[in-house]
Amino acid sequence: MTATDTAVPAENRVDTPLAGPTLGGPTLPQERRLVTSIPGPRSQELVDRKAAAVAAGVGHTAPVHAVAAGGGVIVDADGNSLIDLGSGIAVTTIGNAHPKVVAAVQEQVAQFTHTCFMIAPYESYVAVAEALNRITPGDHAKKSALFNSGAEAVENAVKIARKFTGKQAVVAFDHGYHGRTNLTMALTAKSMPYKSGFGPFASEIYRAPLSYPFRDRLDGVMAAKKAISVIEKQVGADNLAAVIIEPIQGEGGFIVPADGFLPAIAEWCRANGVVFIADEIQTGFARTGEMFASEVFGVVPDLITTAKGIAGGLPLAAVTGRAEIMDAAHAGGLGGTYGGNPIACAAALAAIDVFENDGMIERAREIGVILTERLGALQAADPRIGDVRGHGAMIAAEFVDPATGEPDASLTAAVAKACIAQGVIVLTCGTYGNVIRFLPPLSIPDDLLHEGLDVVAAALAAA
Ligand code: PLZ
Repeated sequence: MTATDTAVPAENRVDTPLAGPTLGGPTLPQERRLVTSIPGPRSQELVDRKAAAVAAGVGHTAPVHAVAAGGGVIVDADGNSLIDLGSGIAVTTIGNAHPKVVAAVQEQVAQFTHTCFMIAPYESYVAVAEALNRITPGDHAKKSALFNSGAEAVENAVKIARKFTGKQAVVAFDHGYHGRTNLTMALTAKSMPYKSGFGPFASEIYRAPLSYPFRDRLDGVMAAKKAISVIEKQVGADNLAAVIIEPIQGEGGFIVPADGFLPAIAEWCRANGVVFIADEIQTGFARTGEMFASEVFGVVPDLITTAKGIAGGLPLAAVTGRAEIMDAAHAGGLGGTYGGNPIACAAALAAIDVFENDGMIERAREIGVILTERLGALQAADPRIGDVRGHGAMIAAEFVDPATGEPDASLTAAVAKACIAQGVIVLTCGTYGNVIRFLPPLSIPDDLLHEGLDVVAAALAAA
């Protein structure tokens, strides 16, 4: 089957007022093409409608409205083709509208759209659980449960850990991000914009210092000692159900902990009857050049939360982990109407096939080499880039005031804004808002990635 065979059928295509590509997925020309300024008139109209109809709290990064996406581009309502260096926040890792996902979804949606897995179960949910049990780190007996969003997976991991241990406290880390629901807001570190004014937050959540080598200058063992001391003195293992950590922090600034930090925390958890939860919602599924980032650091989590890349863009999330922990919740204690929806499961089975069999891990490593070399060269020539870090296709640059080393959020925002105006979608992140992160779809061609980085370099030079 060729890519064209699975392209969006004519009757489903989105018509744009301008001539231009209307096919989604991999049939889109892989080019940066600006036919209007950004935003163009159609996008501006839609941005205005959005402002009138959608709650103000729901923001957007790029002032364009998408009509198609695939490979390494997003096409907007005016026919502009923008280079995508964000994958919808690490979701379309295998590429937008990947032909295998499109085919699987089309087949499933015509069979049945929903029965509720808790009412009349179906095979694809079980098959996704089997696949996750197989591909997540560790060869111990595992089980999985499926949910709709990353935050919901995190909530359930905490429920399961509490039930298993009979304890209540949960430790999360400085700069951590785990979601926007009430419990996950409590776990998330940053107040603005995620938490401010939305309290009171869930109780029994404590925060430990993270290893942040660029800023704390500590080796992993020292940073772990500091964190463990806080956990022991301020919480106590007797009260602690779980420690939750992103192996590489996403929203917090793509912070890579120093070597030895994660293994020391995981080891302390094991020795103290505390469930070690790796939140791999952003780092999972080949993104870091390993199937899961825990493998980068040689840790085997007790529980792992996944979402984002798992289903090629359809909403699906999971908790996977040691069978005895996963089975601690009583029958009927876990679930939800839509969790493990059959269309999302069909998409996930197709996506996992692509991750395992179509060279995605190797591709993430190749992209990592390009990103690291290009950003490293920029850093060598420009002291405003204080740090370049990450793994695989998850790389970031941290911007600072060269005189003081202080975070430079306004420079970061200016560079990101200029990139978007030039047709390159980049995302910022970081507790101090001074990090630009690169999360391209692994389907992006090399020349397009280079062109995107050229635009970033020009934007930085002009800023
Ligand atoms: N855990 C590690 O990265 C989602 C959030 C974007 P949901 N990150 C993107 C935003 O501003 O809302 C995320 C994550 C990690 C949990 C989550 C939450 O996943 O699917 O957004 O609920």
